[in-house]
Amino acid sequence: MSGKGRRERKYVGSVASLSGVQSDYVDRALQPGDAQLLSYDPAVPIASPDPRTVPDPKWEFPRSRLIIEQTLGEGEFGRVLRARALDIGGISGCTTVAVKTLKENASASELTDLLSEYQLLKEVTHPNVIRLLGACTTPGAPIYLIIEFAEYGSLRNYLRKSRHLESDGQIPCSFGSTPTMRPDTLVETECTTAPATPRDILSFAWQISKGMAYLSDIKLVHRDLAARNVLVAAGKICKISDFGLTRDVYEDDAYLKRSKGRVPVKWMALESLADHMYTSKSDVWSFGILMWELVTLGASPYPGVAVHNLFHLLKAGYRMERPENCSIQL
Ligand code: ACK
Repeated sequence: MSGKGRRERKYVGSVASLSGVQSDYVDRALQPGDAQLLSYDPAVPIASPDPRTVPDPKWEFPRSRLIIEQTLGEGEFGRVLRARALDIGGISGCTTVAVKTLKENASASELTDLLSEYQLLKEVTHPNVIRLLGACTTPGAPIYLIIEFAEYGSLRNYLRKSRHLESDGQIPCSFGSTPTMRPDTLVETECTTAPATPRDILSFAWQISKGMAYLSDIKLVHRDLAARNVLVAAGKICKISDFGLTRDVYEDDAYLKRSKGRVPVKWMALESLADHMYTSKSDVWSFGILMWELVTLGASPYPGVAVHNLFHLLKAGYRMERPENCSIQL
């Protein structure tokens, strides 16, 4: 599928939980000792050299060999561009790549997250984890992380498109009975995604679990696992992405978040919500929510539940029901 196709597609939903318009992230209240965020303008070079932005010769890629083509989308924390890179990642000639950068008016914490993502991506190598190809970090211009291009875009959008194909009668994507969420409220301007079959859905779950097992083996806690942060590459290969919140937990297997930030409440485990405690086990909780997203073809979790009520509901034992189209076995 062309990047153009993906950029132009549009979802119009009348069901709030399916609209995808509301943010999945909620501001965590300021804690005592939290630093006030500084405003960061990516066009303005950072005054004192930040040791994290000293170019790493192993990964630094000349800006002159990168041609930015278009914006693929804007996530919660940044902007993703499609580009062509000349002679990158051991491939001679032009390669289509994705470039992660900051939005204008990005905060200092967003810069920190991007640089931390850069450091972590240098360390990871797995077929189900997005691959870093290079970076442009020379001062005086925006920081670019160059990563492999995933032709089907985010898993969440891919699933939502499949829902649309299903409603067209092109594919029976339910696990044994009638789907719970009908996709009739979704309208697209373009539809070029190959549909996801039930076998694909299981394969996605399996691939994501392999990528996450790898991350846990190398002591990384992702902290933001969700369908929006998994990419689908050629051959329907899932790639875990968006490592901005990921942390190394080599010392004690847990990461205690102290600073202010936006958090994906509906994907978070009880201990993360209550005590800001993140471990591979809290990633497993997020994986469970992601499984629910897979089976519902990209619905928003806990439909109808306000985020500020979620903690108390979960603490009282409330859990999402099995989606109707999900077999007991699954
Ligand atoms: O579903 P999408 O088209 O796929 O919309 C989002 C958008 O950028 C904002 O995150 C797309 N995107 C992010 N990373 C990549 C990548 N490596 N390859 C292709 N598309 C990407 C994502």
